Amino acid sequence: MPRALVTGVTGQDGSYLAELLLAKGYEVIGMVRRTSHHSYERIEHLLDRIEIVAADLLDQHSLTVVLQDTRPDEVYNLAAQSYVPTSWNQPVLTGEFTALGVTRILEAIRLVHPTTRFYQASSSEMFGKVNETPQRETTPFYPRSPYGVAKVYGHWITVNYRESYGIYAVSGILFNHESPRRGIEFVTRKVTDAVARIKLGRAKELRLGNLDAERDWGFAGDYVDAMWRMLQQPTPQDYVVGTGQTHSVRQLVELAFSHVGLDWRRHVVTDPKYFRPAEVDLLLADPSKACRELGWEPKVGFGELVAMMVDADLERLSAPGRQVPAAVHHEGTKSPPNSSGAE
Ligand code: NDP
Ligand code: GDR
Repeated sequence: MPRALVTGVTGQDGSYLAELLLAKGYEVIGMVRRTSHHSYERIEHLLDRIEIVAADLLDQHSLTVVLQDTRPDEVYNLAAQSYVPTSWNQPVLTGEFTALGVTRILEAIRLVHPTTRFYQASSSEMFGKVNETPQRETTPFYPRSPYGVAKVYGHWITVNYRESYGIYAVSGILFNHESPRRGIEFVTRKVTDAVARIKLGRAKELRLGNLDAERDWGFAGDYVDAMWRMLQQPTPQDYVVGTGQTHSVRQLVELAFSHVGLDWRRHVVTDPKYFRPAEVDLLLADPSKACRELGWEPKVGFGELVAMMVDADLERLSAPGRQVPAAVHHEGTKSPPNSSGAE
């Protein structure tokens, strides 16, 4: 039975990846950091089938011990500070987690278990102020946030350990991918949660930032399959993964509101608070290398994804007796009255 170690197993991608690996017959070990309150909501249904180990991206010793104790065949490094706006508020911490955290895991692999195969969760945010469209593996990086800069470091240190030490290490440059398990502050989930609240009469308006930003949005469940495929190749290589289609935030909003028969113009308010110090205007993937060499293709289209997320939020918020926690605020600001509460 192959064994995989997944960092960030409590996150959106970690939960889908754990499901995929279990279905393929893997023994799955999920790495979590110690907190006073467990954040196992996304993996509750898997807890009897995966092993949980504690370690932190900030702590070299804990990572080395986990590698030594578990000796996995594959390591998926999904853990990171992954929210772009927070990276301006906490740039140093973002660098520690999202950049140096990668080196710490690679060092643990080099020292105690160099035959493992390593996947690094790189990001289309590395393309930032894009040099060409669509973006492919050879497109130069121009990150536009401390998060993007940290991911560029994580990408190159992965390439460097592959070239320096012969470790099977790959970087998956994944474009935005979403799901009903997406964190509430990311724009897709913020929109679908607000649409459901407004439809149910619990909120009146939704405050957003830049409606003109365009993203290549796919379904997280499809993307974890690409991660796995990257680690099954005869030689380690880096791949761009996306749908090859882009949509604006405005189109996202229009689609989500119309799915429940509402006119978005009556509810959406643009609020400068949500504009970023530097924006990534347009992302569009050229996933042809992944399609050709990995046999990968996205299965869920944009319309289907938005409908799936709105329906899931409606169901969640309509469940009888369900306690719905207030959204967590990450930008140090309070929600104005009547807003959906999410950022
Ligand atoms: P999430 O934010 O949902 O999950 C992040 C995970 O990292 C959580 O499990 C979190 O644990 C864990 N984590 C954070 N800090 C630490 C730490 N110091 N030590 C150990 N674990 C830590 O992210 P996603 O699932 O959406 O993304 C997965 C990865 O892919 C991330 O690296 C992200 O940057 C990258 N990525 C994501 C894309 C997307 O569109 N989703 C696109 C491209 C790249 P906890 O539950 O305790 O907070
Ligand atoms: P992104 O995702 O920054 O692309 O990073 P996010 O959903 O946060 O933003 C996408 C675009 O929407 C615009 N936007 C808003 N965004 C948020 N969060 N809230 C708003 O109110 C709002 N209004 C407009 C943003 O300006 C932006 O242009 C995600 C993360 O998962 C990263 O970890 C990952 O690496 C990249 O995707 C690929």
